[in-house]
Amino acid sequence: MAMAYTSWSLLSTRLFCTNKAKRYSSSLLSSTDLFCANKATAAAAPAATVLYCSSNCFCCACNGRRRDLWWSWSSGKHILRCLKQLQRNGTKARARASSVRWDNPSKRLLSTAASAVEVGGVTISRDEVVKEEDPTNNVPDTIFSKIGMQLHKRPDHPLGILKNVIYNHFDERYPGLFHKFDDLSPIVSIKENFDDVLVPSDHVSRSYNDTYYINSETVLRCHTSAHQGQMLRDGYTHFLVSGDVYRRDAIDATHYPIFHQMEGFRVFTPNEWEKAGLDGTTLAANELKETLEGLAKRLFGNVETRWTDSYFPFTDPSYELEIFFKEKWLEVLGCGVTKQEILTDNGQGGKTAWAFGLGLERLAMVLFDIPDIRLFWSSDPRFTAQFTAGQLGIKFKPFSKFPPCYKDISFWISDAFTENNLCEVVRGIAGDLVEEVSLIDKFTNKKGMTSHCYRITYRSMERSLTDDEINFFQANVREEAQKKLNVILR
Ligand code: FA5
Ligand code: MG
Repeated sequence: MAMAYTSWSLLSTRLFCTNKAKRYSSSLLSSTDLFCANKATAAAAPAATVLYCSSNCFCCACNGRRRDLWWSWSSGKHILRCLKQLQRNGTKARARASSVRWDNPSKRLLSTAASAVEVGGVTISRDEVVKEEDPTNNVPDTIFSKIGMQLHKRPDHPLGILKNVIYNHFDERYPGLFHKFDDLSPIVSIKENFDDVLVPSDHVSRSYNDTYYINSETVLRCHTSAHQGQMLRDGYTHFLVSGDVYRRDAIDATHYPIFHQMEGFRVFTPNEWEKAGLDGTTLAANELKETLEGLAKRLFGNVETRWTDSYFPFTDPSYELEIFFKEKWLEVLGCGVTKQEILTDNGQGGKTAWAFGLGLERLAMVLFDIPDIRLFWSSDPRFTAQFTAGQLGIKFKPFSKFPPCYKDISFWISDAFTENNLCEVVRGIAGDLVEEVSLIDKFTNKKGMTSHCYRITYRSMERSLTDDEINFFQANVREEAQKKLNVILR
């Protein structure tokens, strides 16, 4: 029988059994939650920080010496005993108490959180990416668990289908010209992610509030533009780079902290612009719009699109393309004529170039009629089985719409409060079961204290949530918000 493994980090203050609705605290462990659910609630558990379960789990704390445990109240007690034993033995909580196993993955296809993932033949371990004790690190387990999933490399996943159609477009338009890369590591230096593409030192995207830092020098790339410099230095002048990118961001149906981009880059030589009777910048700008309009036509046929002027530190002029989707204009890509300095700094002086970065999810949502960005991560066969390699025209049929549940939280903020931090707290607790976090009320009292009220929408794509689960999430959100965000609950 197929086995699925998930890693579990034993850094827990709480042991929570929803089946008994009981909660145990233990101060011997630090940080994240250990969520001991019964089978019915296993899928609700936030990825990575938790324990997934079904029958036949084995205990990670004692390294599986006691197999065949049912995840039930007794196994919860068993875990606590093991943890105490671990501590007595001096094996501090950091001892990553590895794997939980479940034997019937076909019943519940959960996203697995491995203790190591592989990208482009390179193994990345959890310890290299998640460092709870390091103040220069802000990568949570929920993020680590998705590195290496490489949805864009699955030929029958909407993102993979779309990527291949775009590849075909370039192959037909420019036979043999564009080099394609889709497994470059998402771990890059701040030089690659920011400096190489001229992001100013005080730009907001560099902040810990916006970007996932592994340490002060290394980040999870926040755009595929992070590879421009190295590609140019390696001598590539026509390339497409696809990959997962990471951003601390708001939560709603079109934003997700990990999404996929494709970068396109084309260099022009003086020969080319002389032949065209144009200056280098005009040739690059014209050719860019032609290429992307051709691509948009191929992908969307008659869907309404519009160009808007934009700003990027690495291009001038810069544009964004928007598509009319579900009664709103949706931004799908950014592009422009590459700044001269980037070419000069990276061995391509005296030339011009265009570049674009498109959001694969945003395009795929329109093309396949996918209403919520979280669905891309679903391994529910009711989602995955609807798509076929090479077929772009298929419209997603929602399998059912489960009811949302709204919960409000109000608090007095501190100066350091940011919405992204709140979103991360909520996601760390409810995972993909949180659909939206939105500010619904805000005021400042006479003493100058500012209050925010956020509405959190919980909804599963796959099933109805129980009141117990929602209450559990919300109680934890309140507690963690207070603890981690320094806010005063109202
Ligand atoms: C960039 O990331 C630039 N690097 C793009 C670029 C490349 C411009 C080369 C010029 C030259 P931006 O932050 O706007 O730009 O993101 C590009 C696209 O990614 C957006 O148009 C959108 O389609 C998608 N995107 C951005 N944030 C998210 C998100 N949180 N979730 C899903 N898709 C997103
Ligand atoms: Mg943008």
